[in-house]
Amino acid sequence: MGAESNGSLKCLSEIPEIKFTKLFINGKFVDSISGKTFETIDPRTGEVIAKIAEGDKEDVDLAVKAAREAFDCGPWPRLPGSARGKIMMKFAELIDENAEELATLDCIDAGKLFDWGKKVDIPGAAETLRYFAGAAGKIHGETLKMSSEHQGYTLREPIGVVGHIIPWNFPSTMFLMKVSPALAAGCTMVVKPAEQTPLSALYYAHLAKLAGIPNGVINVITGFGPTAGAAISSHMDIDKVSFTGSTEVGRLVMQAAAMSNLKPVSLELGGKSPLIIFDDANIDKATDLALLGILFNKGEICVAGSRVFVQEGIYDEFVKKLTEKAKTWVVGDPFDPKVRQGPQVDKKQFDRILTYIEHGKREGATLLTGGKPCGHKGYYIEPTIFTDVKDDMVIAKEEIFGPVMSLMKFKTVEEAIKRANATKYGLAAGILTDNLNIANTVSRSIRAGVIWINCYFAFDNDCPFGGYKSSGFGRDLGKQGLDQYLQVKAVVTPTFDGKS
Ligand code: TXE
Repeated sequence: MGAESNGSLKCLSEIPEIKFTKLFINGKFVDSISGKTFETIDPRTGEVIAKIAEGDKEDVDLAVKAAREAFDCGPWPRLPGSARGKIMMKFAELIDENAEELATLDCIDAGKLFDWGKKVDIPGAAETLRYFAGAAGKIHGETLKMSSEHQGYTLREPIGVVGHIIPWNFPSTMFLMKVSPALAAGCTMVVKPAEQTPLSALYYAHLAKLAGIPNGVINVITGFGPTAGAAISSHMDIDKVSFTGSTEVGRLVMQAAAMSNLKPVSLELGGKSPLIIFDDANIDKATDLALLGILFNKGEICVAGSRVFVQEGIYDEFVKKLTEKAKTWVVGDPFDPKVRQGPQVDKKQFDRILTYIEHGKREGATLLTGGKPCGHKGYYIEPTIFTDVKDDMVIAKEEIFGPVMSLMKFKTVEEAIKRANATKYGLAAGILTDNLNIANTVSRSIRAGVIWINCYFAFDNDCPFGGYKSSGFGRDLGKQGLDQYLQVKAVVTPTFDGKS
């Protein structure tokens, strides 16, 4: 096996009682109109955790009706921003108080590391809420002098009823990354979590209610993409859709938005991000970052550093160190604090990753470590590194979304830039060098939404996040994240015309 595993990969924690399994509409947990349910699966074992209400178009209609009512007649958009901010602060406090339970839900539903969830993901999600709670009272327009006959001002108003369609790889982070700025702006919303990970979203709905967020402001419809998700993107009474997921589905969401009411969309899609390591980089740090870049969250992260370019002067030493370190990377039950990599989210992703690994072997890349599943049950895959990867191989071009690194050697700065940009994606890039000129030149030349110099995964609520090219458009987080949920109205009045 390419990495240490915790022996039999047996499960460390029993599945807790699942308190919330129904749709959340207008402040109440309700069954779906059809009465249908679907099973959410524990990727550590492949066993069923719970049956969850399966929302469809009619349920989305009810949720939109509640959100519309809350927007058109309810208090939320009409409260002073600072008052919304206070309620959001309370919501954040409740998230912190329930961090252990929330981390447990994401751990069993998505295979995410429990300790990381409890200490980083969940408190981080609460911090996102606080960041936007602070912004809620600071939403201002401008005054416009205009011509001599008129003057005007702009109002920045909430965009209305928002549909959020979110993926399974960061159920908590994604939920709060989308919901927080929309709340701050004064929007009301319908959230559809991914079918693989519905549990924490329903828990957040419960906490939002406890915090005092009025009924109808946050509605959660659990269910599948082609039914509940499509009903959101094509809904005539939803004013904006914010989507994170695959590029293929992003295209469908945009199409549905255009063909229904022309609602604006923001899309955060896939990636094939380059990490470029120059000869002067510290090899110890570079190998650590390269491993983390591809193995963090089992490679299920849109900004994974999946293409690692290493300059020829340090290439051999880099490969040697990277291999040693990869072999000590512990794969196993995500409740175990020693473990660094849990199971892939579901059987579909597990099979998809293994198919890509086979592709890599068939196309002639050299398997340096890993390449196989591990454990007798569950969806665990060894940390996998390919060398001798050519830019036109499938594993170098397509998003694998798993623990699979493509390692490539380069000679010059110009070559690194050209090859790093030779992708349809443009989400993120990493550059490791102490040479300021190289760092500046490369960061300006790479077409991606975020560039990390001498670091990787350096996320912050203050830092806008989103893609270039087929990685989408629009930004989450930061000031730009709030702007997505606001629109500008110009109000114009005549000035004194000398006649009255
Ligand atoms: O994504 P989908 P999948 C990439 C990653 C992964 C691949 C497939 O490469 O291997 O996508 O994952 C909802 N109308 N990313 O199939 O289907 C769906 O229910 C409206 C990158 O799980 O895009 C879920 O809520 N909505 C990514 C959400 O879209 C639809 C994170 C995402 O699922 C829909 C996830 C439809 N027709 C996967 N069909 C990232 N950027 O981080 C599905 N959905």
